Formats: sequence, C-alpha cells, structure tokens
Amino acid sequence: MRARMALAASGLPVRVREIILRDKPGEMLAASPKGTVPVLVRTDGKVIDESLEVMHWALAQHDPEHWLFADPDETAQLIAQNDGPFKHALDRYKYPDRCSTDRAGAYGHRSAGMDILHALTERLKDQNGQLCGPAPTLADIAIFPFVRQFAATDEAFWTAHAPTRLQIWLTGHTTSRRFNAVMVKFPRWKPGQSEPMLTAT
Ligand SMILES: N[C@@H](CCC(=O)N[C@@H](CS)C(=O)NCC(=O)O)C(=O)O
Repeated sequence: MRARMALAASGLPVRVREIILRDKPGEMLAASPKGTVPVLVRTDGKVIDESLEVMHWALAQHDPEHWLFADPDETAQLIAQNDGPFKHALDRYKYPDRCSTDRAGAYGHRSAGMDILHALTERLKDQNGQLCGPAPTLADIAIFPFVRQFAATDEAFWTAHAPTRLQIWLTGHTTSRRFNAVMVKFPRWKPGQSEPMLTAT
C-alpha cells in the first residue's frame, strides 16, 4: 500500500494488475521470481520489486507534497526500524500460529512493538504532528500502514493503550482520501484483460 500511496501522490500514470497472492500469475513471477508484491515494471522494462524503492522512484520524478524534503538519514533510520524490528514484532503479534509463537510470546512481541511506537510518539510531539515535521513525509507514509496492522490486531487493546497522539496520527492517515482510494481493490487481472489506471489523488 505504501508503494501505491507514493505512486498516487506522484501522479505518474500507472496501470495496475490486481493479483491474488495464493495464485500468482506467471507474468508476475517472470518479472520478479521472488513472488512478493509490489512489482513495478517500468516502461523501459526494468523491474522494481521493493515497495520502498517504488516510493523513491516515483517521488524522485514528481513529489508535489515534498515527501522527500525530510532529512534522508533520519528517514532511512525510521524506516529501517519499521521494516526490521517493528515488522518482526508485528508478524509475531499478528500471526502467533504462523510464527510458532504462543499467546504469552505474542504479548512479548506486542510489548516490543509498543516500545517502538512510544518512541515514535515522542517524535510526533517533538516534530509537531508528523514524524519529521508538521507535514507528512516519506517516513510517515512508509510506516503508517504497518502501524495500522498493529492497531487492527486487537482494536480494544489499541484504543485503551496506544498513546492518544499516535492514535490521532494513525487515524489521520487511514482516513485520508488518498489511502482510501488506493485501498479499493481492482478486479483481479487475467491475461489479456485491460489494466485500470491507478488514480492520482
Ligand atoms: N520488502 C518487501 C516485502 C514485500 C512482501 O513481503 N509483501 C507480501 C505482501 S504484503 C508478499 O508479497 N508476500 C508474498 C506471499 O504472501 O506470497 C517490500 O516491502 O516490497
């Protein structure tokens, strides 16, 4: 979703092939054999199959909301923490069975995730609203979809225990017009079918 967010913000014309992960089309695997989404095939045939790289590629061409204006090292550190330790904790909290974690273990991972989120909340305070300043930048957009998953794992816990400022930040992102536009599922793509354009928002 973060890749779609950056593509939609950039306004670049992009055609979408909606796929189902348990039944990946051969065309997708031919472009990117590792079989994860997103996969972006550029007009010159080059393939980008990491969401963060898709974001950088799109915003490097057009960044109307200045998502790349934040300090690049700080941004990279925040995203590395998200994609590393936070994602590790999230997966084990969200899917304890898949990760062979028992309930007590899952709570340990929830607690590790919450520690990271408390540190992010301090940033929201210091930076006056978003992670790297008063307006959203790359770090906010790259990170909030994961915090959304964390929050949705146990909504009652989230509402009762997540810092208010973090809840406000998350709600601001998840209720945005752009996020709700990119979350809409397109019809599943089949070979020979036309591909809808991703709406620029
Ligand atoms: N680091 C990758 C992670 C991509 C990833 O793991 N995507 C998941 C879906 S969110 C996936 O495609 N999983 C493959 C599967 O479930 O078969 C990125 O952000 O691009």
